[in-house]
Amino acid sequence: MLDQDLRNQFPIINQEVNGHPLVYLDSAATSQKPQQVIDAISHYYTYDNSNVHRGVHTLGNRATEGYEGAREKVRRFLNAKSTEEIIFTRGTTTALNLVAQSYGFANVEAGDEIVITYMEHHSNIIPWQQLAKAKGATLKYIDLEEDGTISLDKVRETVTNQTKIVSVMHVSNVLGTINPIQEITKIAHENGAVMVVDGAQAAPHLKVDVEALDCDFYAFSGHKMGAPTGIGVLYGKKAHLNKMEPVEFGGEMIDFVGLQESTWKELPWKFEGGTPIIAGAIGLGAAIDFLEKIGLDNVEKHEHELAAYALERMKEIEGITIYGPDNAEARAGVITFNLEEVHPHDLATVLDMNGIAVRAGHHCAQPLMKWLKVSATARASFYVYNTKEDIDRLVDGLRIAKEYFTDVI
Ligand code: 7TS
Repeated sequence: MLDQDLRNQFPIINQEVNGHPLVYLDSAATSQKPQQVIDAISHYYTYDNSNVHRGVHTLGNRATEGYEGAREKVRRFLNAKSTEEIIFTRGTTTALNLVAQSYGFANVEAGDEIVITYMEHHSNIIPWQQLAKAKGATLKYIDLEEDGTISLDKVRETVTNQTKIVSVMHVSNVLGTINPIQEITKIAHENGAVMVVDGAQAAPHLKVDVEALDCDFYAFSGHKMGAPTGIGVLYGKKAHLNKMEPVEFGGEMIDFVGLQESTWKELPWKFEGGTPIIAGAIGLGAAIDFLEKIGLDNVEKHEHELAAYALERMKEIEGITIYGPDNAEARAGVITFNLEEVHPHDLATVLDMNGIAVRAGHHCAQPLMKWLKVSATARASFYVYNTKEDIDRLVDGLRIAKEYFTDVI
């Protein structure tokens, strides 16, 4: 277990909500930020704020060093070969749309297939739906096993030599399942398709190695891993990125502009039109420093321990349904559940009255809700600052909610 000292580095956690000490269990939506990240952003705006890549004055050079230094931190974090392969975006959604609009529009034709799974987040569904519609391609779904895991046999059944793109989430934001990306990538490549990975729920929680995964693209958001909102990353293999056209045009991304024709900067800047997200990238760099100091292995271990404890304790409550695999090793720190007839929004409201923050709804995964045959669920998600005591508080809160609604019903 990670210790209290670490928890104390997140200033927001030490507050009361509705008269109770806050228990924040909504990190899959967005994580809280450590002081180190808040300080890095504050330092940037206090001392270094300037625009980047203009190379004339000292503040401009400092801002450029901060921004490009963050890119190098991301490269190391993902074990990418080169910073040319690291594109800063607004988040996972923007990164996936970039792949669909640039790589997808250039490489997918009528009759081709794009393959995703039933568990995807809307951000990894709609860009492909739009691409499939525009091109007359087919969007196919890999079915899930009963416990919400992906079997490689089903992947082999679905991916064919007509498939051009396979796009799968690394970790589910609903079921918490850790998907076998390396193996799925191999199947995609055997069929001549590229592999896109939605890493929004993986990068914050486990060691990602894009070289070992061998995926073609990997997308994630900073705000789920201690960094501010508005910054994310698209990793892409240089061979693909070199051939791809930008999707945003304007300042910063150009080399030469003529009256009718223009040329683009080299990688990665040709994909970063406009003044970039400088403070965000610096904050992301600080968040990476923070996570690497703890060690991603320790983060993952901590979440497995919390998930195991939560699965065990939550099962004590009669009438609870927990979705996803029973084995905590197969999942990151996400537990999605329903409590008898209580609507998840009502449940989340009673928990909030007791200082406990969970999410309720469809979690931007409506096809998965349909697959689970529910319209909504409640979800508790953990991060480095959570403790077993937080889970005890959740279980107490669920008991209070159950009693409350039993009386009402
Ligand atoms: N992919 C997955 C797997 C996600 O969990 C999310 C956000 C996204 C993509 C989109 O990330 P964004 O930063 O571009 O918005 N997931 C959630 C969630 O589970 N609750 O709120 C946001």
